[in-house]
Amino acid sequence: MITYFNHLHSQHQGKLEMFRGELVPCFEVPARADHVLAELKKRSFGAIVQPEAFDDSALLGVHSQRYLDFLTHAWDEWVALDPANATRDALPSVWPVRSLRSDVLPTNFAARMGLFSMDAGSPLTSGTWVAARTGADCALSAALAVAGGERAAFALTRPPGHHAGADFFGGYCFLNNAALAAQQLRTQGFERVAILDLDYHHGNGTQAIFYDRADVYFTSIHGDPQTEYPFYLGYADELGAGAGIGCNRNWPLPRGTGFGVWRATLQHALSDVAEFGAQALVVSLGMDTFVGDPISGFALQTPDYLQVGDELAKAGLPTVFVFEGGYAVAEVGVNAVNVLQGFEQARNINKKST
Ligand code: OKP
Ligand code: ZN
Repeated sequence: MITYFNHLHSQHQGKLEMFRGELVPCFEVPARADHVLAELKKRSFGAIVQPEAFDDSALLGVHSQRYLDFLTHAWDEWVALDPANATRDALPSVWPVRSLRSDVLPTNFAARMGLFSMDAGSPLTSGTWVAARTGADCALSAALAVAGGERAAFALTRPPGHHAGADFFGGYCFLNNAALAAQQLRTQGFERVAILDLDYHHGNGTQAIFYDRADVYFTSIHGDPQTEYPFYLGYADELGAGAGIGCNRNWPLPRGTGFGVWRATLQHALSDVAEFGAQALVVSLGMDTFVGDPISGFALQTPDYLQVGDELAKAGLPTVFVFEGGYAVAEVGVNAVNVLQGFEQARNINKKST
């Protein structure tokens, strides 16, 4: 399987995130992607290449112009407020919740940080834009490769993407890589595309982007939002809107869920993907379902991920894998590559038997 690696990912290196009333070191660190890269190389998993550079217009199928304009200049604006800001990251602290206006774009920088974000856990740094932008290129390149006939491709990038909406960042995410991949598959001629989000956290951004569309099916298995981030989306009664009714399906599971129940849920989700008639699949590959994850609550173990790959291969669809979360840094490489290896092995067995 070909991997598009974001060689600029470490440009995004947040220092601190707000957690329970104090600033704590970021969980979403560059070493995460480096461990996955090292494991791919160790197993000689296939070509590892830099992404093609796509024009900003490729982002507009998913994100709003005013959000992209904001992200492009945010760091410079932050430093312009005070040169000393160059030594610290930007975090939002005020948001336009119900009854406040989000149609007006304030000139005040802090006000726009809040307008374009959903939490105070996602620091914006000097290199956030270049890292996120190159990550988008990875997702778009992987989708293009699959559209060009590759059975599967892997976008290995950080920061992650699935919490980012059309016009907001949050949950460590800035550009929605999985949504960009899905939209690119649509543009390249796949009529019906499914997104399967396996990250521990509900992919609220991805769901919202496609919620009223009938051409992109979104389904997600995640920690119950009653207790788990992002709290305000990801419930089982969210089935889509308008033309998209029936094209959204959530599978919230309680903390402590182990591989037996998780795998049975995956099989349900994949049978719905088949019923939808998907012609291509995007997998939001979050590895924070791992038992050792420091901020998550499922109990999957390292060998289980080979089985996950096997299940995904059985769907028989051209597949784009997009790296999302996974914060057990020492194990994230082995776990992620286990999924990809399980996928490849199942595929080779199928080839032999036909
Ligand atoms: C991003 B992705 C931990 C609080 C949780 C947000 C979690 C974002 C997860 N201190 N903060 O879905 O893996
Ligand atoms: Zn997550």
